Amino acid sequence: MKSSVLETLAKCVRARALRIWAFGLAAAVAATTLPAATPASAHGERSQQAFLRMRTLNWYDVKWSKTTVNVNEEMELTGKVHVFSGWPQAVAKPEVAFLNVGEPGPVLIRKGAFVGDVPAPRSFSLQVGKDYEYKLVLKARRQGRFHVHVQINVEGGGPIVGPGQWIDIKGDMANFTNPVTLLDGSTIDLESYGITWVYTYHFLWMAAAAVWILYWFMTKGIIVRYWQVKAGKGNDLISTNEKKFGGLWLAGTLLAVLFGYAWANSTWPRTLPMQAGLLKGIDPIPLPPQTVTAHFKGGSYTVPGRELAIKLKITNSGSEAVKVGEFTTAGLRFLNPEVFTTKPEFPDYLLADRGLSVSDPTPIAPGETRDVTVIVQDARFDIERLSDLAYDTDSQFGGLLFFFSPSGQRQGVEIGGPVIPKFQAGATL
Ligand SMILES: [Cu+2]
Repeated sequence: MKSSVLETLAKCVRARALRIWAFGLAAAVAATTLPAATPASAHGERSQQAFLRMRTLNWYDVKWSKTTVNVNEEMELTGKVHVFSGWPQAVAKPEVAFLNVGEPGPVLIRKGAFVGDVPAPRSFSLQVGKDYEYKLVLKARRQGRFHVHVQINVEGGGPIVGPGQWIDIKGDMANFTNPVTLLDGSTIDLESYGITWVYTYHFLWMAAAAVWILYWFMTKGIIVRYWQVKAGKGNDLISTNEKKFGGLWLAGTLLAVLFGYAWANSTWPRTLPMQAGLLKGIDPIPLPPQTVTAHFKGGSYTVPGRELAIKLKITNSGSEAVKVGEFTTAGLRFLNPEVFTTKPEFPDYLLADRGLSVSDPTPIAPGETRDVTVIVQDARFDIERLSDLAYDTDSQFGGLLFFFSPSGQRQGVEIGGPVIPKFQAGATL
């Protein structure tokens, strides 16, 4: 009776495993055939929620010094980032952040990272509401065509990626070198330094772990052990000999760690631990006091037209007239063609050069306060999946609005707030 119950259970487990396997296979087939129908995209940056990309870090002035490099050649990724004041509650504040490059594996290595003038190879703190300048020095390693982003990893918030650019790397990875001069004056190649040891001790520990797991799995297996424990026979599971062998195995492991540590210490007496502290007090960009304010007075997002309508009360207390020239969010740039008469250098898939218009296009004079509606409309809004904000729990957008004066002064003003999603075209605000 009991064995027949066990058999039935085992059959169920097998049938379920088979179903999961079949489903996995179907999903894998779909995954390999579906992308052919959609344009070749990058590596999943659009899958991050719209609110996360719009209301955390606003990237601007992002520049890639080159788009074609040879293996071993260096390039720079520079720009500025505004830390959004309305940082979402669901995401941890950027108190521990790390400047990185978003790319498919180490195709370019990070030779240097700077926030402001401070070298930032470790984590640092960012203040909400402030702007920072950054620079990444990258060296090409693997040949191919790769999508390369600036990225800031936030503890508790995950990686937040900026705009990406396609970089062509020519040459052959076999020629890649990464020479570094040590404190004692000698030079090593980090690409191959100590690589035999890295492989040796990783594989030794992996082999030890595999033997251990396999042994216990081969003797009984997880489900049988579970049943035995359930049947009250848990104490018979491990024999005396197995306990002795386990003790020996533990002693051997501890000895290996101890000897390895002593040996490494005597071979390399002068070593520094990995620098993993937190840099505090990095200065933000000293921006002049704002002379333009923009108060959000409501807005809507029309899903079929991919149109974000933002009502603003703009006050200009500066000495020059200003015009709304650009709205940037999630790495996308929506430009007002009246202000940008030439197309700036920027990845085309993120640049809507006719994507912004203003209900009253005349410049806002010094001392004037005016209610305007800014229309942000472009397919890129939807392609980059920012339309998802219509389905968010609070449907709040965010971004930077740039004002331009006749003398070429630019001022960035943060805007954001809840918008009402509209699912029919032609509905008025
Ligand atoms: Cu990408």
